[in-house]
Amino acid sequence: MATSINKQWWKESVIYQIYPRSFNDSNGDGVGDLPGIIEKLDYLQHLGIDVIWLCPFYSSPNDDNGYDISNYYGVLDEFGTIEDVEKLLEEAKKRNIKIIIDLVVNHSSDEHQWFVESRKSKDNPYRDYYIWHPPVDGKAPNNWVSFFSGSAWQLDEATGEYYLHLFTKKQPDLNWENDNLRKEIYDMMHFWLQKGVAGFRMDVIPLISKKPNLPSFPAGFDGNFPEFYASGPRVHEFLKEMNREVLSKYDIMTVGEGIGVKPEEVNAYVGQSSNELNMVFHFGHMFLDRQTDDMLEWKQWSLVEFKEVFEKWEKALGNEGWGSLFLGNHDFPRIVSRFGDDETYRVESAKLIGTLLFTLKGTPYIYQGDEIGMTNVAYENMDDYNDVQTLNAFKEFLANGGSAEAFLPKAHLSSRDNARTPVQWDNSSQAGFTTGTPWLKVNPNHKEINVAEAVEDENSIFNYYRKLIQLRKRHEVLVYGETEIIDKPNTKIYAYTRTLEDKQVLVVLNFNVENTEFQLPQNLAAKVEADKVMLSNYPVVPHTGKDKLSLKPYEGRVYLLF
Ligand code: TEU
Ligand code: CA
Repeated sequence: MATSINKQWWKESVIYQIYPRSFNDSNGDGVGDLPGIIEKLDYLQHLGIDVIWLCPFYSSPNDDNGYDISNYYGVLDEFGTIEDVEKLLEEAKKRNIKIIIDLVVNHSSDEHQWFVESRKSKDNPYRDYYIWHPPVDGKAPNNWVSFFSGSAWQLDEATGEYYLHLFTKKQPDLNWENDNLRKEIYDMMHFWLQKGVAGFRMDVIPLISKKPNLPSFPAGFDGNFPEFYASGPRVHEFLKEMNREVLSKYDIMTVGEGIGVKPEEVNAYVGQSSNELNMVFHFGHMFLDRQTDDMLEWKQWSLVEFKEVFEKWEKALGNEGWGSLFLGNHDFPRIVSRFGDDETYRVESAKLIGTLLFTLKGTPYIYQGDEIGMTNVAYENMDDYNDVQTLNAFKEFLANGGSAEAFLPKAHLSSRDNARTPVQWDNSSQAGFTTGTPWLKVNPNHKEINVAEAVEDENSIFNYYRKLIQLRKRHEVLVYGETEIIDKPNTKIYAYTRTLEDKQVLVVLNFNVENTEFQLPQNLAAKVEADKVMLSNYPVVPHTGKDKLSLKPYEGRVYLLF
């Protein structure tokens, strides 16, 4: 029986995330820019990606590197001009690459004209564009905390009231209850869509609707504040309205940053009949190694839990929704340092992780530099860090009696700057990123890890990513096939099949630094032969025909079982 699959271009696409500040600097000022991206489009085409997700490039005082927007229609001077955006779209189109842009509308910058007006007086026409509250007993209205340390409320002198900021105090939250505000946002979205962007990645979109009367965290609160803030009562009404007014009028894709979204509610956001978004990023796997109440505090993660997260989300999405696959972005440590081994088995483990990214069900997102296995950085001095989350956490740490020495290991493991070091293009002094002084220091390992070398080396991570992308394009089963985990309790091996009608693929991934044996179930053992290996990160060893596979450290294999 042929199952009817709902095919969409964005389900078949591979997406590449660019953080412009760190991507490529074309004019030597040390800051990546739009012309710098244009220079590298051939490289991205060679990699084989279909869509670029461009992080914010709008006017911004850069308190949170562009996630604090002061003009949604303007381009940050350091990045270029609106003509550069148009040229980028045009040049990308020539190479069959679409571009989606970041929509950051849970908050704006405090330097946005709306906020400049809003804070002036209680009766200003823009007052209600933000969330203001008089003091309660001379203090903040509730006990909410900011994602970036401290209270989520800031007292504003001019009117003696507090405004809400779930992120930094220079990122006041917009008030989506206000009809005019929503209308202005939709107009702005039309502006960019008419320029030819192919959709949006929506920053912290589940947070736009706040809980009525802004209740404090309950007694005995578990500290999971993202979940507490997410999915307020009007969020679906707002997204349906946005879809009706804007999104439905174009052939585009949307992916919401699904912070705080639970699997059981995901299809309210992305189910076909919900008419809201196409995908959300889910974060279950991204917090397995974090303490719930401290984003920078690391804890040991387990492969079994990791598998369970992906299984749970795929099940929850079913045929009604569609998933997104990402293992890292500009907010998290480098994937090879986090889920692999960034020393002895860097190349093998980066390929292993790549195999996971391209063979699970969902649309894969590559974060810049992961295709060459860039690693975390370990600056020796806190002065070298830039990220506001890291710096605020550091301030708080000092205030509580901590020291820089004690904080540095946390930063090394968890700082967002790990992912924000400049892309390593070659082995020259600033990694080919800039001819000047980079805004954030390049990782010293660019001598060995860089694009120039990776492109030339046929065994590089980069060329392995190319093969994975091509494989995914050739075999529909890798896009639309259902996933079934094999031996879920196995703490070392992540193995699964993907099945679509009469086509089946087997993926076996050894997330372990030792040689490891894997017992195949009877039904699969019969079908597995060496010549059915489609791809592996080690030279293929002839299979003995027994029902056990012997895998080397971080070895991953993809078998075609038809
Ligand atoms: O991130 C929201 C978010 O979930 C992060 O704060 C995340 O929890 C944290 O970085 C984990 O360490 C988005 C953007 O991706 C991020 O860059 C912005 O700083 C943030 O929103 C505010 O716009
Ligand atoms: Ca520049």
